[in-house]
Amino acid sequence: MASSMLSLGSTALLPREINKDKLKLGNSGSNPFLKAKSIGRVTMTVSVKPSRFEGITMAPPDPILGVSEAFKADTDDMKLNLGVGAYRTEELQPYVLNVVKKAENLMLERGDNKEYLPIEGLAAFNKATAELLFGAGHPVIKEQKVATIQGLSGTGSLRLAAALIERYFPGAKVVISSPTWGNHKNIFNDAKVPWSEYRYYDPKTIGLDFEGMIADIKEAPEGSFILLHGCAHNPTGIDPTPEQWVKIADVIQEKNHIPFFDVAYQGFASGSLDEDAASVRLFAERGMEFFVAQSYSKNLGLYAERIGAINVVCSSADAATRVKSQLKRIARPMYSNPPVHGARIVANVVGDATMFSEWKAEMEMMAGRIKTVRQKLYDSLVSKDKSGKDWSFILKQIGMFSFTGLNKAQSDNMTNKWHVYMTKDGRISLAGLSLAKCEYLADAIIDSYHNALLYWETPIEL
Ligand code: PLA
Repeated sequence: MASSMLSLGSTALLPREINKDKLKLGNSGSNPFLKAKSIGRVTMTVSVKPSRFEGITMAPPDPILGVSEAFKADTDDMKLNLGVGAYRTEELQPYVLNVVKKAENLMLERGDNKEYLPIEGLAAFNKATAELLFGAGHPVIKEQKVATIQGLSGTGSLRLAAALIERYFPGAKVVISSPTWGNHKNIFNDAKVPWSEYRYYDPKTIGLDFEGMIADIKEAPEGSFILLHGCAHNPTGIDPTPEQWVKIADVIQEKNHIPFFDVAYQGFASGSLDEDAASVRLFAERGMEFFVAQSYSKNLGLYAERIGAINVVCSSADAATRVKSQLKRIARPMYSNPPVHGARIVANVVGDATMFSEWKAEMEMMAGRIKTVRQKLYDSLVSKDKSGKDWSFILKQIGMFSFTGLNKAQSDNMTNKWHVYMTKDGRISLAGLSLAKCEYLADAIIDSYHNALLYWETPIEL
């Protein structure tokens, strides 16, 4: 039933302007919810039926993407958006990689069509993405043990894997780091996959609680999925050392767990695609079965193109074929098939030696700029803060984020007093910081750290 209707007599002409005050209540027939207003031959019928959506309450803003909305509404000149992890230039402008523009021009020149992709995505992309992850010529690829399908960036790829877990491993738990990227819990909740947490962050050292992590992974029921950030842990920026990764692999193997990597920052953390894939490759070398979700949002700056993949490494080619068929079966009723644009960009860039090296150079440039502002922020904090606080944790962190250790009250102070927008768990995105703003940010952090009310003991989780 339409919620409002305007009915006109067939011969009626619309008056130039309907003066609402002069509308008279007419006969609405037997429907008690409708009130008809009539002026001559023009009758307006207005529904006053309560909405069927009355029971739907207002959802809270997203703890990460909602920060950008609040930032936009702020009119202060000094405002700074360090919320979402999106790369900005030194002028704090979004950046489209030159190599992406090149690949797009090539697509236009070729006159690529817009036909549907197969459910599993673009074949050239799937090949390229698995090779970037494991290294071309890796035995898992040669022996066709990897089921790869294109996903809707990192998030959509995680969601596909979550659906596969829910369907084929009923009751199995996903064990995630505490803290983790805010959306992980939403993804598993929506997929109806139970999850629990392992210790990861030690607020005292603002470092890794490695013993806690190992103990909790050991403790998890055998055959659990252990969610690991391949590199540049979000939000902490704290990664295990290569030696610690070996121990993590040991305990996961011992307990027959299934590793589940989220690789959202390959090449963006260290500047090297291979270095950032070392953790994943260590597990592949051991012949383990595991999941890897990939994203090209950050390393190729393709945020809105929604391009990524889910890879399932299996112990046989036959298992990989079956797993892939089921991933496709999950994808088909969700979104049918993935978008082609970003997939073509990745395939073109990786498939062309010149463009591939140009990409690596631009990735290094982006990772390098983030490292430079990280250093400058640290230098500014050390020179301005006379309290003797040790800020060196900032330099130990890797990737686009710094986990400042600021609690909710202090983070609120950053935003309310200093117009610095950040997530309430104390995370700042250094990719949204310029050298020119480091001193201002250091002032904001020092003021918030020393002067804001300490009503939270530890940083909150999103
Ligand atoms: N996994 C991790 C660990 C991430 O940090 C992000 C993005 C994703 C997956 C998903 O990214 P994608 O779907 O765009 O590929 N995290 C961002 C953005 C950068 C976000 O929250 O969506 C962040 O600010 O944390």
